[in-house]
Amino acid sequence: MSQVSPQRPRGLDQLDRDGFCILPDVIPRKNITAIREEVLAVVAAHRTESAPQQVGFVPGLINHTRCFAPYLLESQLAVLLTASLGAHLRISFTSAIVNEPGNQRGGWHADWPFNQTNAGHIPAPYPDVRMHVTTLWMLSTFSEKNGGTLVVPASHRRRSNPTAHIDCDAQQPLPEEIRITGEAGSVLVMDSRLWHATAANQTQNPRVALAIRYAPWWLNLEVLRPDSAERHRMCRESGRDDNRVPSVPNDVYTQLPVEVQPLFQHWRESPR
Ligand SMILES: O=C(O)CCC(=O)C(=O)O
Repeated sequence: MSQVSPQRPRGLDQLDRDGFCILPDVIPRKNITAIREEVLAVVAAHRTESAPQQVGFVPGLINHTRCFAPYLLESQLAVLLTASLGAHLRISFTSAIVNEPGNQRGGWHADWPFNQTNAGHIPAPYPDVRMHVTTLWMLSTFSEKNGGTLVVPASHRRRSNPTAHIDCDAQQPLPEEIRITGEAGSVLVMDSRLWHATAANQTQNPRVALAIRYAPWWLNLEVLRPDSAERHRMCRESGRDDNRVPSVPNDVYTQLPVEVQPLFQHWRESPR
């Protein structure tokens, strides 16, 4: 077994260099099937109309199920996230993403707040600072055929991405792209600036994933809150829309494991 230095969390070197890394066994194998089935049931009941065809998408997943909550601060993940974003972590998004058989390849993009089409975005050219981390949780094994995410290694160091008007066709394959594969229970950790794209699922089975995003305490998330005054103003003034992340009702909050509650405290419905 390879030695991991206590000073350098597992995956941090690769996250710095390539903009992503994969942490294995974040969800214990014995629990994966039950969590996948629960997430599929939530997606069947609550999927949004606005997602691309053959993609089952549910934002604010934590309001529908807490089945994944015990792992949100799994030890290797917590150490890596804290080294990346500092103390007092927050969760910004909890979404289910099911790429169903026959879904289309998606466009190259970087995630919020680097996606230049959102009302809330950090304008390109943006600085070389890690400000947000996207994690994709593999509830199915990600394979070459079933839609393992496409990424462009080291693209997090570029100062823009294909959601801006740059010299790159977001719909076309890129020579340097690679596909992420991994066992169910693994988590792909990406700097949110990394260029990535949905891949087509060419199998007969759904590829089931969670997109959980983590933010530092100092990143303003208010544009994501559906009814915030700041969101209304930013959308109106920019003429753009943004992702909607529903607030967490108090009864949902109290059902969370105590150690996980601080990750959602900023998003509680009731006054803090
Ligand atoms: O589902 C995937 O593989 C990619 C999802 C994605 O691009 C995103 O959540 O921003």
